[in-house]
Amino acid sequence: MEFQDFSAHAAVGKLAALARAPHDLTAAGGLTAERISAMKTSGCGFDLLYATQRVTPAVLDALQELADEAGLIAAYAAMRQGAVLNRIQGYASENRQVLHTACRDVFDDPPMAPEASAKARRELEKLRIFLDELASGAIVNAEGKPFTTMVQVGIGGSDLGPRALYMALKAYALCGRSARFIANVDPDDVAEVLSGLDLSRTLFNVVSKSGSTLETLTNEELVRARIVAAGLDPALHLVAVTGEGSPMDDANKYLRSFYMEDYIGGRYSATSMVGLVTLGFVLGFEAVMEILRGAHEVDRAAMEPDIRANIPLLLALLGIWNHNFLGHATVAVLPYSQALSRFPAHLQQCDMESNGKSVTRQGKTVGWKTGPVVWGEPGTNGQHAFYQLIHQGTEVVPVEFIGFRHSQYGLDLRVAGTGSQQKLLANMLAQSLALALGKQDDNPVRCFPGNRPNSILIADRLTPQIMGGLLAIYEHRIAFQGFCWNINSFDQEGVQLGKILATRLLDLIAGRMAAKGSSALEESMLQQAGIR
Ligand code: G6Q
Repeated sequence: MEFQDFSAHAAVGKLAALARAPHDLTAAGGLTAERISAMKTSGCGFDLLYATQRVTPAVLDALQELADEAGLIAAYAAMRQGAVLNRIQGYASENRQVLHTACRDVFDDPPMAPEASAKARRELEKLRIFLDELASGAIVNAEGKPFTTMVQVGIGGSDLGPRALYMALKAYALCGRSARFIANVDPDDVAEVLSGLDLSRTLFNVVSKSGSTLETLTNEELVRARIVAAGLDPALHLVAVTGEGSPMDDANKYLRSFYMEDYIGGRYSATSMVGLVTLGFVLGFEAVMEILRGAHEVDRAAMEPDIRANIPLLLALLGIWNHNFLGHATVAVLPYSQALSRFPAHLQQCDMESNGKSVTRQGKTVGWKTGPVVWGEPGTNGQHAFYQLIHQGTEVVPVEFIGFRHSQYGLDLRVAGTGSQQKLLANMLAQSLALALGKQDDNPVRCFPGNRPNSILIADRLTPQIMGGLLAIYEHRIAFQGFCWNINSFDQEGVQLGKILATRLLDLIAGRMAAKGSSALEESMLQQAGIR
């Protein structure tokens, strides 16, 4: 696969020229009913409304040219087929395939990457058997009672996606089942999560691809100590998800072990065993398959070359238009769904760890902007917090709204003529219009400039299948952008330096540094912070 510099594409020049006079949503006729119905893309249970972006048909044509010139669909197809895309040419790098899509390519015959999908099927079968044994009573605690809680111990990609999906879907939990999560090495995290838990009815799911992450190993030890102190056998209360052959791959220490492959990046691993063991425990195996089905449908639909008919590709290109051409530094993802309250946190990692890069796939410094700052919180809560800046601040923040026509629990009440779900959705649509149209007023404090780009992604209800689809839409929007910017979205060298320095400081604290020699700077930091 040949990747070219972003700046080398002819469409980039065209888009830069078009960006000198972007579409004015506030002008007479700038946002019409016809525009709203024309600028809509549907697929896999989702509708994307993008009339409130500052685009014209000419901009969309140029974005299509960019997608074609950059070979975005070819790159995505190569990724699904197992091309070694996690690499930097001519330099030491992870040098791996990128095959999270194979985890859900378990419905088609043949799948795009047969070997990887066969491994995914094998792990799914292990999971099915494990869940059946829990349900039938073949796996119970020492007193013969069923397990009710699973605590996932993991951090980063081994926490954020699984936690976001659990919170999104816990409305569908099996009777009496729930999950909790421990990520931070902050001992208060463990203390708080374990407080009030009946350890005898709890399974701990230790998740670490490398099997060597400081935080996770430390928290596993804390958890083991608590289990032993409660008079219980850790080998009956701990399961593991890790890479085959990792330091955690030890059948004697765990009730059951599941594997993930090195070609599944941590932040893309929610649909591997990293996410599915805990989700399966809480939701059951059928729901797991629904999540995978939703993701797989989007994986297939994302092969469509027409940007106007491909939701993740269009979202990627609208993001590039806003970031590289209109110059907006951040993007807010604002779900009008309390269940998605941790989804922006997952996207922060998935997007910023993937596309927060400054060198090209050929190891050269980039000469264009790569990933934006991604942030967000659920609406309507955010409206009572940071929306002031979004409407009237000097920083223009493109917004991606996410909403659902129906609630998960279906518990609603009409108050003042409307239900709560209707109030939620009316607010989302109102925000979209207000940001786009703005408002003139004689009082400058009450003026809204408008022309604040946004889009709405809406589906009927947040089900396991729709959640799988939503996850995949964002995974691919991120990957398409990375391909377009000619960066490697699948490594994370930027997190290494801090880890190395933290290890040195810990050596110093533990008194091990003398032999290796410590710097005055490190000593001083510890002393001035009052840590030593
Ligand atoms: C994600 C990153 C990172 C990783 C964590 C946990 O893409 O690689 O967030 O997931 O550092 O790593 P382990 O699963 O190896 O413990």
